[in-house]
Amino acid sequence: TWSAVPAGPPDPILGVTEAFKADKDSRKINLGVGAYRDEHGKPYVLSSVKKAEESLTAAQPDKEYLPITGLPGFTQNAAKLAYGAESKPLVENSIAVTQSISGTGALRIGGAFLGRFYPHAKAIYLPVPSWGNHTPIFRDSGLENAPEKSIVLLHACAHNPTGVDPTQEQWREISDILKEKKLFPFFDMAYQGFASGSTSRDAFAVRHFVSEGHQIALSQSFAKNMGLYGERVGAFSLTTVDPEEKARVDSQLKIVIRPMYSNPPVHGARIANTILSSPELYAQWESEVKGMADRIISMREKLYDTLVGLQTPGQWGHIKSQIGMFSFTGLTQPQTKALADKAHIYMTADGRISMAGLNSSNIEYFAESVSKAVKG
Ligand code: PLP
Ligand code: TYF
Repeated sequence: TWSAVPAGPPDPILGVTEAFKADKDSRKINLGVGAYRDEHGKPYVLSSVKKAEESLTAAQPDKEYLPITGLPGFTQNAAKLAYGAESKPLVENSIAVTQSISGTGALRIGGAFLGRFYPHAKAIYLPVPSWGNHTPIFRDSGLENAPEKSIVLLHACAHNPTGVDPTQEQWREISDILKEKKLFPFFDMAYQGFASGSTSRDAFAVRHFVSEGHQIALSQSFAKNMGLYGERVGAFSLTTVDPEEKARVDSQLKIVIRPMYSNPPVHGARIANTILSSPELYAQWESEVKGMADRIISMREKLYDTLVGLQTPGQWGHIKSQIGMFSFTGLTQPQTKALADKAHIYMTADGRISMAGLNSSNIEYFAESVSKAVKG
């Protein structure tokens, strides 16, 4: 039956982990996938998440299905986190929001909804370069890559893969230009809090566009900022003009979602909602997000200093000026290949490294290996 099915290529990001796992050298480093690691190189479960889980265990909630659009308290709190408590559409109850299977699922719901209902164009502009999964997500949503009047996908903060974000001044200009050209902004916010350590500063672009009167689409992920990767917690929202329009949009979001997966998983949304609705856990969570962001920033400084100290040819200032989970190093494909083959260091072929994979035990070995690879 499947004799005609051709083998597909490995995922360019997740494939890096496979190569890493197969390597038996004790010095090996995985800088491929964007998942936070602590200073010991271990996955990190936030204390605020552990406490939320403890209180959930004590409360012994049932395992009933959620509504199609998810846990209502969670989606309201997710919208508040992104748009800000004072946001006009939030206060006016005109944000249509649904829970999603993390950020990927939010993008996919958004793609499907816009593919069906955005009246002006079946086209979306993606940044170049962008997150590798954006192209297949929107292709599978029936949106094409085509000119004018289109939807424009914007990384809200901590651009993946480059770590280069517009300044606030540049965001203001981008907002003006989109307005002038009547383009529709679709924000992908997968790293709120991870860029600057402040969830509100990282929401600047989203909040500015909304305050300027743009209607927006927004994908949110709680994978990185709450460390809820495998729990698949996210939200998709659309601002609308009033509660009546919101109700119509809500009804169609349900019709988009029901045949895809019926309703989202409950546990992770309960964790996120417990944190977002408790002032103490919220404060602890914000300080933990800042802790992760600060550790990454300190690794950037250490990496820069070590590369410069080793008199590595080239300019390395971008390692410090880039923000978020990644650094776009500028290493070439032959150099990244040499690093894997000779130094057991794994990154994506475009030279992107997940800064979170570096720590005080491996950063010197990493910098020395990069320096050697650059010197040839
Ligand atoms: N968008 C961007 C730009 C990302 O970098 C990621 C994850 O790395 C995602 C969306 C979605 O991730 P998830 O589906 O795990 O929330
Ligand atoms: O490192 C990145 O850019 C992401 C990470 O289900 C990722 O691709 C991995 C798995 C997943 C979603 C995102």
